[in-house]
Amino acid sequence: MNQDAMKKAVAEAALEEIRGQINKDSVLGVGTGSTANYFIEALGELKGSFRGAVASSEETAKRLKARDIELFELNDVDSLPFYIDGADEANEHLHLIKGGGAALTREKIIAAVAREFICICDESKKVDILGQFPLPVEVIPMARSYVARKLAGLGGQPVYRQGVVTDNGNVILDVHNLKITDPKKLENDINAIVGVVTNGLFANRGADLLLLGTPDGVKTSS
Ligand code: ABF
Repeated sequence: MNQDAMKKAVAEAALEEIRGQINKDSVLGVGTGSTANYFIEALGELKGSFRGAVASSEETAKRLKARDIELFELNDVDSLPFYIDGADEANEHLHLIKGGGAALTREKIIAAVAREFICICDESKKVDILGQFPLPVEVIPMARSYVARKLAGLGGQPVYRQGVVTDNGNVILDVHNLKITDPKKLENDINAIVGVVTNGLFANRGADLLLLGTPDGVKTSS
């Protein structure tokens, strides 16, 4: 089973996971990236069984709109029963690295609101220790050099993601060579750096359920 087939399988598994738990008033949080895109494709099957969606990026908003799924601003909904999204890395505690798609800030906000965050990944994302994937950090543009110096002080090697401006008008530093043995502490330490908007560690609020695509089928952990 190739990587795309595994992504499709976990997206369909996520649909089955929520199918019996949503109703016509449900608004879903929907993530960003190629795995989330498979979920958006599958979501068309449930049209009419839920009210609509809050998108974690302009790209996802476009894809949802193209499938006639009603879009809601997060400020206009009181709750989200589910948030379904991919990740770049996931450890056994369901701590994640996200942000490869530069959507980390809105993703983290929606994850904070959602009752249940279902993470959908192919097996290549499962790691023992987070940090092989460079950790994305969203930064206010004027603070980029200052934040880069502070991140180097934490032992990382920050690289400016050239040519990328986030949906929120900020820039991204990708921090290489971090061995993240205490994800919650590092998430808090990076958040404390003035000029940082969001970092891609989802540890204080990790996933509630991980659906992992493997050649032997979808593995579930929570
Ligand atoms: C998104 O999913 C990002 O946080 C993360 O980078 C991406 C993973 O993309 P893909 O599913 O294409 O591997 O939520």
